[in-house]
Amino acid sequence: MKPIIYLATQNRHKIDEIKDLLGDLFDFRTVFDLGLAVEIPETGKTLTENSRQKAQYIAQNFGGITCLADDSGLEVEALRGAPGVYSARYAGEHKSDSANMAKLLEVLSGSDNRQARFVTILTLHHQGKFYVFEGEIQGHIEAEQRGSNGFGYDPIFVPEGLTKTFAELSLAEKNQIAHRARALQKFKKFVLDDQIFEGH
Ligand code: ITT
Repeated sequence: MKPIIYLATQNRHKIDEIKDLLGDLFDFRTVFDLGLAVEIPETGKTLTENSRQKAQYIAQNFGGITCLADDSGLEVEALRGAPGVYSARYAGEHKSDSANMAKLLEVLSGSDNRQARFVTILTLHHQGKFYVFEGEIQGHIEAEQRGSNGFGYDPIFVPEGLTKTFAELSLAEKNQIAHRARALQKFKKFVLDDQIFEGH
């Protein structure tokens, strides 16, 4: 039987990526299955704090269940790491991907330095303990949007060594190289090596 892990995220794109990569090994369930009706709080100042906060919130509110949280952000070198932890709300509380991208392209217009990286911090809660896994990918911000796959800033992010944006890659292609996938591979290795789930 596959171990049951609840995903402490309300972002369906993240859920799709996680299930695509590790769905064969784990029985991933969601906060939608739990009937969660409010937004999971995110009030930290770092990705690590927010990731932990999300895992802790779901564990505390749902009987200490095993859960995995993801906090991610886009860090732009010329903006000294912004939008970073504020990536989802860069252009305002309404969390609009297109408004966020438009704002970033505007802010960066005329900038020669378009270097950026995506970072993911995963936090696993299991039996009262917390485990953290990080993944990142370097790349640059394009001058305009290309592609329609993925979510967030994918249409303007070109990973190092490629010419396509993340939004021009299939989900499986993105999952071979991206920040979230890298963090998930570390999570997988840890769980398999340390056998923290019985029978695994
Ligand atoms: P949850 O908190 O419910 O998990 P969220 O979308 O609010 O969902 P974050 O707080 O981690 O998630 O926000 C990260 C934002 O960074 C996200 O909304 C996107 O705008 C962007 N982002 C994160 N991962 C990304 C990816 O793989 N591709 C493109 N943009 C991404």
